[in-house]
Amino acid sequence: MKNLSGAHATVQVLEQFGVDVCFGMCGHTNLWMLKAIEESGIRFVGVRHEQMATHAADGYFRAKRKPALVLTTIGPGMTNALTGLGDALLDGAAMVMIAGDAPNYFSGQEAFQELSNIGEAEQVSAARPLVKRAWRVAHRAALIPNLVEAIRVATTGNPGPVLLSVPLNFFSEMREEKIPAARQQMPTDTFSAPRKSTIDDALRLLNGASNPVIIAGGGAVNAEAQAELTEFAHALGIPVVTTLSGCGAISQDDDHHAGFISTVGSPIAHKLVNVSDVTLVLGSRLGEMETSSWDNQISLRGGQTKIIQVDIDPRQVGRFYPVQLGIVANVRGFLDEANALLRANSVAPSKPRVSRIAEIKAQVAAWKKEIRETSTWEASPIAVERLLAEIRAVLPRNGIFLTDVGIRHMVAQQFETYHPSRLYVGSGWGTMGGAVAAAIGAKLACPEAPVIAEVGDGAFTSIMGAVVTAVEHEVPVVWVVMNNYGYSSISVYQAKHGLGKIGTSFREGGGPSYSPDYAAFAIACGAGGATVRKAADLRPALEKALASGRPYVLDVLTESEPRFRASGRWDVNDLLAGVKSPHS
Ligand SMILES: Cc1ncc(C[n+]2csc(CCOP(=O)(O)OP(=O)(O)O)c2C)c(N)n1
Ligand SMILES: [Mg+2]
Repeated sequence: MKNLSGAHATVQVLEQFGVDVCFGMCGHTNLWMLKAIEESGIRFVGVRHEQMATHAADGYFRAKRKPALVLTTIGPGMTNALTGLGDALLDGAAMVMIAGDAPNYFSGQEAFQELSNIGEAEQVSAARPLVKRAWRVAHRAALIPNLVEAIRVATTGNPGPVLLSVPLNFFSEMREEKIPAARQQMPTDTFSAPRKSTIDDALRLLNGASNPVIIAGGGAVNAEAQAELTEFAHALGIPVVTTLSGCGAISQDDDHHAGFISTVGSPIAHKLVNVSDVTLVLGSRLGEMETSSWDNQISLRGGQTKIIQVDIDPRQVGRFYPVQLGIVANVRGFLDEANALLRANSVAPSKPRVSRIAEIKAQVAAWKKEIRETSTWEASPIAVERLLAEIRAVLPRNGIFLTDVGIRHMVAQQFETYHPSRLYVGSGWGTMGGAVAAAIGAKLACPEAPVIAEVGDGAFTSIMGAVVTAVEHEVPVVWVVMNNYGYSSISVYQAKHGLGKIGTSFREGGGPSYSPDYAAFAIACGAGGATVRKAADLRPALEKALASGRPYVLDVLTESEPRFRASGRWDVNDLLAGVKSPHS
């Protein structure tokens, strides 16, 4: 038992659970937390807008699979941070956010920055839809028990963000505190493997199939099951396609990898999924983006293909498609058990399966060749294909690549990823700009890995303050800004459907195209910066930026209409065209 302030007790517990970095911003409510952090082994990374803190924590978790702490003050400090929680929630990234709140003895009395018009200390309600669980800590004695539960909720099951809203007087209040041992308060084993008979049923279905396919989603990534998935797919001779958040679940240079499915996707992946008679779904909610708006002609033939769905979250099983076998389990737990059985029986793929994989491999190789040809384009403004190819060429295998909305589907289609922890794509929530700050988290998580974030000019300008933070905290991230003078991912829909012109391009006084000088901005911040106009200058510029060991911004004049080779579809296109959706 030690006499500790709430802040010191909180920080000691977080350290016990392995938290070693905090992204956040000061305010009158969290000064005791800052003091406790300063006295701890936790590194504090101050940001200039709280949105960056949650994105950075998201990037940190995805690169290292360890939760970071996000610290904000009450009211606007907390609400600024909300957007990044959405990405963490929908893409499964654990983080613990602590927001200071009004003193509890003033509860409901509109203390400075308290939200109390519909209830006392209601800021927590603003965050509820964006977290796995939120706590309005009601008593100093509940602070540590609530915190420990918060960490458990964030890091188990499908990982996600949690919030503790803590009255500021609890941070300073001393109390005899017994800091519990972390390992005694966490599950020792979270594999939750299914019963042998269930695995037998799954293997029987897969063995009897003529055109089986595996869909690996974010759940396969979160289960850290790359080795297990690769072994399983090889043992049975089944191709693996991934969703956007499942990218890297199997290495993209493995010959069982057959592309990805989405509203864009890749043609081979869609064909495999569409003709499949048995589909093993590993950790995907099979939502709108993954299934071309649930289109039976392109994606899964619901009701026809037999689906084995494995998910750690019971809510997702059988949610959008009827399942033949619905299994609530950790993806790695399922694969571990299945692989053990396959090994014990020395299972190897049948001849037809081996030749099917060879055929798929040839198709994938032809598709990659097509992409490679476009990646040599010399045109100015520079083609996105070329840009992606140059980044892949300079980034070593352990390098981390990040992107958010905009070209994320092109990245999944055309940028080879060998391991999921080396790729960050905003998937479910899709915040424009998230990757700009997530890059800082990724670099702090893996200081040895070169980090490149390829972001749109719209994305970059929304979170430009990240450069300031990177300079202050010496985080050498390279941002490649695709400067196309506008929100081109949106303007392409606007143009396609004849929906006018306003709001999607950057112009000065409504006239000529406008862009800040991003390189000059970076230099003004103390970072490195350069402008790239010609494709041939890209590689040396990227190499120089990486070698500089400093935060660096490359302003790359990029074509305004990337050529999406879409083999999937999105219902919203019908809607914008005024066609009645089959789902409406
Ligand atoms: C915070 C946020 N606001 C708006 C959007 C809608 N949105 C999706 S893509 C996009 C345009 C992105 O522009 P930019 O970053 O310049 O990339 P580009 O599409 O030009 O390649 C917008 C505004 C979003 N996803 N997130
Ligand atoms: Mg743009």
